[in-house]
Amino acid sequence: MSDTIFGKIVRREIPADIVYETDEVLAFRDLNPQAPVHVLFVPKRPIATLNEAGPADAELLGKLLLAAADYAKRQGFEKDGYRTVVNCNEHGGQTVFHLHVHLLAGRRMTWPPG
Ligand code: DGP
Repeated sequence: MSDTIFGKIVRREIPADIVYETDEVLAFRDLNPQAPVHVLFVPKRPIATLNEAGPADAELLGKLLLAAADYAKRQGFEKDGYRTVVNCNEHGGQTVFHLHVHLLAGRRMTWPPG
């Protein structure tokens, strides 16, 4: 896959407000937040979209979600709750083609989404 802005953030080539990191996952605040807390969890090993993920990525995908939940709980959102979202391609609203989990918290979310 071609490189993206998130690859550059993972390699520390461009700045980001990094809030969480493990061996395989990096999380940083979204530049265009849609909630009081809006953090993106990205695998350091890039996968373009959920379509490209396969069985070999199952553990990594699980780690992304667990990282988002861990961070949300540490930030005190366990009881009130929060939302995790993975957008895929045009109709999903994906604009950066390095798979990522959005964590949105700090306000009541609506359903269905727009
Ligand atoms: P998506 O639409 O699901 O591909 O989400 C991409 C998100 O990435 C979008 O909410 C805005 C955010 N974003 C785009 N460019 C940058 C950037 O350079 N830095 C940060 N922190 N976030 C970015």
